[in-house]
Amino acid sequence: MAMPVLADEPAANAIDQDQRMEWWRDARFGLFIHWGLYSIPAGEWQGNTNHAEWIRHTAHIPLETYNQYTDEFNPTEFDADEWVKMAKQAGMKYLVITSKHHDGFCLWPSDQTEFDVSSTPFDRDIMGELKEACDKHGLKFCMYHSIMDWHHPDYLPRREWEKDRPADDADYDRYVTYMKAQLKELIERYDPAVLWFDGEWEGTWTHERGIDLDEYCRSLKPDIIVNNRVDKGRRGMAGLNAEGTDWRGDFGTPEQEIPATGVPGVDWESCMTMNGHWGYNKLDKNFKSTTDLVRKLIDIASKGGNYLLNVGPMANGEFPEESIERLAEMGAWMDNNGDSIYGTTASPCPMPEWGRVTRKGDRVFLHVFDWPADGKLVVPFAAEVTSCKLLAAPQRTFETNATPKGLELMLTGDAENSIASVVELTIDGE
Ligand code: FUL
Repeated sequence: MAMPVLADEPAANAIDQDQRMEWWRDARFGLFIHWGLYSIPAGEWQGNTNHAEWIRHTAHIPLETYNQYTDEFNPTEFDADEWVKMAKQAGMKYLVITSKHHDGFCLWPSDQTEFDVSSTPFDRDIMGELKEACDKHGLKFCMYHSIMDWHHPDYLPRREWEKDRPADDADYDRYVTYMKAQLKELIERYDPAVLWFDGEWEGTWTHERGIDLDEYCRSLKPDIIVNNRVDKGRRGMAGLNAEGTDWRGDFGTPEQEIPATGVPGVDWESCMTMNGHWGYNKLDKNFKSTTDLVRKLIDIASKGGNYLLNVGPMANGEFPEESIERLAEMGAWMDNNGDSIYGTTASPCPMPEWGRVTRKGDRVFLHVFDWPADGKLVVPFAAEVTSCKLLAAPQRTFETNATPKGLELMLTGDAENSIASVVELTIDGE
C-alpha cells in the first residue's frame, strides 16, 4: 500500500489563525526592548539631547562615525536571566527585542554581515541568551525586526542628508535577499514566537513584497505570528480583516495610543514607552507613574487588546532604575489581580466612569479606579449575579441589586488598592 503522499498534508501556512493566536490572546501583557548601539550615546549628540534609537538619522551621523560604536559596545552587566525575571515578575508573558533596528546593527552573530554583536568587544549571542532565559522562565521569545536598514549598501532610499553614500550601485532586491537570509537565521536559531516587523513605510517596500515576506516567514515556521507592519501601509487598523483584501499580518499595532473603543473582531497590541523614548535616553526622566501604567494595561484589556510596554536598556546592559521600579510595582498589582487580565475578553458593557470591565467566561471583573465614597457602584449591564467579591481579598463580599440603571453594588469598606481594586462577579448564564 502506498503511504499517504505529502501533498495530502495541509499546506504549511494553513495553520488556523485562531490556533496560532491562542497564547498571544491569553497573554495580554509583554515587554518590548529597544537596545542597540544607540544606547551608547544615550540620546545625546553635540549638545542636543532629544535623540534615541533614531539618533543616526536625527543627528545626521555619518555612517563611518556611527560604525565606531561597535568598538565601544560592551554591556558587561547584561544578564539575560535578570531581564527575563524582571519581565516575568511584572506579569509579562512575552518579550519582544530588537534583533535589528533601523540602524541595521544586529544583536546576534549574523553570518550575513559584520555589523553585528560579534564585531564588538562583547561578542556574545544576545539573542541566544535571551531565548534560553525565556524558555527557562516560560516566556515567549519574540523579535522586532526592521525592514528599514540605514547601514546596508543595497537598502534604498538613502537618507536625504547622506551625501557621502552614493546609491548608484544599490540593488533593493539584493537587500531583500539579505534580509530574508537574516530572517532564516533568526527563525532557525532562535525560533521566535512573533516577528514584529517595522520600517515598512518607506523605500521600495510594497504590498507584494509584504505578502512575499509574510509567506516566507510562515514557510519557515508555520505557527509564527507576524504583525501587520510586514505589509505596506498597514499601520492603521482599518481593513485588517476587511473582506476582499489580502492584507497581511495577524495583529494591528497602534503605537503610543489606545484605540478609544478597541477594534472589534481584530487582534491588536498597543506598544507604548514608559517615558518619552524607545531607546535609552539618559536625560528623559519623564516616566509614567505605576498607576498610569497599570491602568493602561487594564484599559487595553477592557478593549480586547494586548499591552507591549517598552524598556530601553542602558549601554552597560542594565535597565534604567525607574523602569526596574515600575516593573516591580506593576508585578505587585498583577500578583493579586492578574486573573482579571490574562485570558480575558473585552468589556461586556459600555465603559463606566469609575473604571473598566473585563470578562472571562462567567466571571466579570470590575476594575474600580475611583472607589465610591458612598459605596454605590452602578455597572451598566443586567445579569444575574451568583457571587460578588474582591479578587484580591475574597472574604470581602458585597451585595448586589438589579436596578433599571443596571446592576448596583454596595461596596463596603475602603478601596483594596489605590491603583485599581478588582471586584469579581460571577454571573449566571448569558
Ligand atoms: C516605530 C519606530 O520607528 C520606532 O523607532 C519604534 O521602534 C517604534 C516601536 O516603531 O515605527
